[in-house]
Amino acid sequence: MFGKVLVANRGEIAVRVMAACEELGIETVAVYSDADRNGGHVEYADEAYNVGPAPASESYLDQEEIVDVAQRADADAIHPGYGFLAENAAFAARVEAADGITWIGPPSDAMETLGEKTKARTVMQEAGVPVVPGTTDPVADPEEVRQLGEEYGYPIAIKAEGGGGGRGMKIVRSEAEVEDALESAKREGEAYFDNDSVYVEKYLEAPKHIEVQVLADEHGNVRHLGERDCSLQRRHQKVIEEAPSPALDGELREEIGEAARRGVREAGYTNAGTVEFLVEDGEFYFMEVNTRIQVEHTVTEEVTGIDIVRWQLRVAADEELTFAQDDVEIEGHAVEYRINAENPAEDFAPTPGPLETYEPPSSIGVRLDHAVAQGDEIGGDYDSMIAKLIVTGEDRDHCLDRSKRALYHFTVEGVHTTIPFHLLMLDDETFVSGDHTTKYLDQELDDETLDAAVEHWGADAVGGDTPSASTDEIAVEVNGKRFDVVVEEGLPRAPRGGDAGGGSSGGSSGGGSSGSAPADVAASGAITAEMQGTVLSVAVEPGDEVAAGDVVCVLEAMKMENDVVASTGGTVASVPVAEGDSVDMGDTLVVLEE
Ligand code: MV4
Repeated sequence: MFGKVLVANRGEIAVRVMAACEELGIETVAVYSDADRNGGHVEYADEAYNVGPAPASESYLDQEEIVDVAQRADADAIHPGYGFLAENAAFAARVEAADGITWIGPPSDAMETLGEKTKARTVMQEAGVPVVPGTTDPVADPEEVRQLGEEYGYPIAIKAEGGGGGRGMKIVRSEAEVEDALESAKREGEAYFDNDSVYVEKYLEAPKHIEVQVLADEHGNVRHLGERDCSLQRRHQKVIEEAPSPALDGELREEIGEAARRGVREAGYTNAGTVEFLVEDGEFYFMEVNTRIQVEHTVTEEVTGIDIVRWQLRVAADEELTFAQDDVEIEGHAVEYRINAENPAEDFAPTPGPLETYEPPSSIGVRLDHAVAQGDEIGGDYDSMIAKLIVTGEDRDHCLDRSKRALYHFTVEGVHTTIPFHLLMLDDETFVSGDHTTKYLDQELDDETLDAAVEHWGADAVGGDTPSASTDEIAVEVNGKRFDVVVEEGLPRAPRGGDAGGGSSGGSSGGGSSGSAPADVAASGAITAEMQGTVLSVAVEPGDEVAAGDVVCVLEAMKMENDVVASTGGTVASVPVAEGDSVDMGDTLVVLEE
């Protein structure tokens, strides 16, 4: 096993990888940019190196610097996490070529093959994996595309060879759109991936996004760990992922898992990876292979009990997988909620800022992968995900009930988060039924509903029952029972400042009184009842001189005797109530004059 691993990433995934290293007795090296000097991953690592300024292109993507740091630190392997350099075949090749350093990932040539979409389709077809009807060669000519449109029927998709994540994909709904779509797919391919080569597929209107986790060692063993359902996406961004998929039955699960195994075996793939499929009308079609650990790997770990990152390290160190395919069992249900510092009511715009309050949930069925703490500054240099909340339950229903509890007790202040969105989904019929497709959010989610969710659950309302010092909410005990009381603006308030008398306290005067009714003295000099009750006794009569703090009468309310005290001194002008009277809140009990 390795002695020291450099983790070429930041945030929660860097910490996740380091946690696996720690359990294996491996020392860890962090790299960080100027923006991440106080990053959670820097703190977690045994040693850390600054690799450059905040822009990722000058730090986390600086291939030469990262390999150089690995050598200076005497690390014997590099784990790339996800994003940044994780799927960069050239970087993988550079690490493979570096003296004494192992790449913790698939072989760079398998990454290269699978990164090119028509090559990936060819490999899969050779392995007998169903692919979406389409070409396995690039197309260049509009006439050729029109012919394919005829053949498959519209709509069709023109996709960039180097594409992924929806970039460089153009949907063509009629012959007339072919020319423009072809041009723009090529342009995007060139801009994003330095590759203007494109190909054509039949476009499926409302598929489910199902992906299969695979693990392969360097001794010919390939296992699948079941599927994840990532159909709940917004503009190609995953927001909630789960395992197993509510849309697959046992038979389809087995078929798709075995297809994924055949495919990666054919590609000469090792380490962890994900085979993405579209599923529509009970049929599945290969889409692409993600040659990295993914954000949502956690839900698979939860339902299989298999530590995928630990296996990435073991497999890279030449160890053999110790479990057979039949040993992999899916138990229970897990859902991952991406907690992003974004405002759902503002089109999910990132909201950088200080994490003033950060109180994540705990207890049974709750896993949290994160690298932030209360008091941190959430910057705007990298992606907006601050935590992953992973909830498990016996089955999907149980998991969703538990999720509500966990999300409700997740208190974040200082930045907006996606928590209100998640709570909205947990009340959403389509999501709860599991019928949602990749189209669902982009088609059905409307601004008013999101506004209302943020209003209802957002900012300091999240977690709901913890009044902070800054709100006008106070806790009171009445007869030993605790009440959270909202002190509303515009209603009469207890006098503030030096006057200790008045409504709010006025000590108990013995005689069996168990409470003190706050009375309110209005400008007119009226002492009024602060609650509905019965007058037990009246202590004053017109003409009496009273001082601030004197008891003027006793009210029985909420089964307690409450002293009503004067908050200022004066002469009693009138007493409109008598012993035995019922009074409502606000009724005048005693009128004083100066
Ligand atoms: C498709 C498709 C339907 N038909 N290809 C979008 C991202 C990239 N990974 C592939 N994508 C799609 N390719 C064909 N032939 C629908 C999508 C798609 C999608 C896929 C997965 C998850 C969310 C999606 C949202 C919109 C479109």
